[in-house]
Amino acid sequence: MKLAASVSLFALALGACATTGRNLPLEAEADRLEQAADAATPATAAARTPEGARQFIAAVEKDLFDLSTISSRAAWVNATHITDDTDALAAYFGTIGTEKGVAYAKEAAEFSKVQGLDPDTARKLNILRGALVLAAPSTGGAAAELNTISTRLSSTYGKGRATLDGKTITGDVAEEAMGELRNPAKTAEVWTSWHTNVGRPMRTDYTRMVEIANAGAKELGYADSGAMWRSQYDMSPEEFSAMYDRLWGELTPLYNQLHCYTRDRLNAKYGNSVQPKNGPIRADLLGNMWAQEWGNIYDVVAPKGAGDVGYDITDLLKAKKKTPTDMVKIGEGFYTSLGLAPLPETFWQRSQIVRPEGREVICHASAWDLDNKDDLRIKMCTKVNGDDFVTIHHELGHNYYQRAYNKQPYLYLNGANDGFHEAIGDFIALSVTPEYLVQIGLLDRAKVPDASKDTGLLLRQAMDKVAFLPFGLMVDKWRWGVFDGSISPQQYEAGWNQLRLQYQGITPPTQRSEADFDPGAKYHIPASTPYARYFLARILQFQFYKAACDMSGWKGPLHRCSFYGNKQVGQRLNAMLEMGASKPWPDALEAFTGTREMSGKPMLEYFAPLQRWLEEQNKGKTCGWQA
Ligand code: X8Z
Ligand code: ZN
Repeated sequence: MKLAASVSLFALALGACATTGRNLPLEAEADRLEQAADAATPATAAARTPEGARQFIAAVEKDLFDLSTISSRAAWVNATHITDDTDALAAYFGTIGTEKGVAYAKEAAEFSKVQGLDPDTARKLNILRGALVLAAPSTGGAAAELNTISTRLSSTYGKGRATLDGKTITGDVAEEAMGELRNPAKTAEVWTSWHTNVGRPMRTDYTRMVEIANAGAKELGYADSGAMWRSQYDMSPEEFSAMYDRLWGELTPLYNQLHCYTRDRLNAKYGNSVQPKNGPIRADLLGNMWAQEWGNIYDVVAPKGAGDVGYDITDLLKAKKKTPTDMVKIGEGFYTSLGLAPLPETFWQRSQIVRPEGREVICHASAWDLDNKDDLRIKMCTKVNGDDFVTIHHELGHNYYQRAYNKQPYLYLNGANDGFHEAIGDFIALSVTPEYLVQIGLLDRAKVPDASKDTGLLLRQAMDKVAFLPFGLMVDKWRWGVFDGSISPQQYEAGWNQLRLQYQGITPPTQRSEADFDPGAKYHIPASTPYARYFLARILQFQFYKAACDMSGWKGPLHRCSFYGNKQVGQRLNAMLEMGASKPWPDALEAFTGTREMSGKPMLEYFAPLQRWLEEQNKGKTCGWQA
């Protein structure tokens, strides 16, 4: 099964980071679907014994495998060509998925109580019980209502528009503009129009969606939907929360130094009236619509001398006239250099690499495996720039993972945990060093920055990697709060801004109120894609990277290591990927890195020289902000 942000389907089915389009089927059609789902559910037939549980799992795996391939096709067509018809098609299968998912999860909960289960069956029952991203209660029509609402949320996002100089622009263009604009009036316009236009209309739907999904999660025996999401990490939801906070605690001092330095540089560039010396940073000045990665404003923060790293990936790609497809070929080339097989011909025929003309699509990047085997695809609206160069490696990481585990049984067709799935491609992209760029002919050897530029290289990387951490953390802190009721619907906006302030130390450029719904302006909220995975991935990718560099005998500074072309790394990587979700994630982590713990240490080691440098720069400044 493939990952999904699908509302109706499972965390296991459909494209990684993909959404299914859903539109409410007519009422009669929905009734018919519910009956069909009931009839197809092999559930209650099996006896409540260990053998009965095995039979149940076998029947479910077959049923869901068959459903997932056709559902994925409907979802793909919908995501790459949004119309009422494709919404209805995707909804048709989405509804069946919800119905089956709830029925199977309930059965799984019952079978979990059977004594003497074999470990695989017990593991699969737990996966099945928590596999829905959003559950629906058994109340008549609830699944259909959930699907209607989530369709509307996703479509609203997909069709979202912003303005620049008063002219309407699509979301992908708005994202690009946020990276390039250096005029605070203009960034405020793009930021505010996007957040207001996209988020506001979602508030009522989102509130209702939370109610339904929570009722569904409770029926499955979880405290709420957030607890259900946190149940898929081979530990209790409470233990997961504790690990999450522990990891953030390890990296907070590094983030605080970066925040302090960046605020100072922004203040120097824009002055007190735009960016005060103290307090939070204005969110639209950081080169990204969500202030989640700041690498695009490296030019603003680069120190004189050491900061001039001598090249910029966007410029290199443009200078060599690379097309989006060329960029994907370069990405594939990294994976094949490790000894992994090339992507299938169908990948090139069927992927959406650039935004198609004349139709609505979901531009947010995703990776798909349509047949649970090798019908791999990416869906992007690629721009020729450094951000999308990294995103391509990210998406291909999903595809290579999907293909590596394709021999696993259905319920194990997934990452060791969802953070692993998100980490693979990013880990590969950490190898995009100056030396690697020379090897693939993008950079002239004469332009390779020497060791005196290491601070610049690390700062450029930190602006993306370190800056992301508190954002990666807070998105699901907000959602967990929404699900457990500690953030009420009347506080959705305030709760979001409060967490943005507390963790990221940022503030919106314009006045927000409870008429707004800024969380909705971030893809993963309307698409209901859990987000803790990205926080975990940000940390895991450095663990993988350090392990790969150790394997290849690298002795220099960590950030200069590229394992391009290293077949041994490829083999070890593939061994971990092939495991899919068949074993608890610490087993998979151990297979590649030799450790069973998620840890911020490798990331801290990578950035240690930069952290010392930042502390030096920040001496005498008042760092931090009041939350
Ligand atoms: O959503 C994504 C990928 C698809 S899984 C493009 N990412 C997160 C985001 O864009 O918010 C990758 C980094 C974080
Ligand atoms: Zn991803």
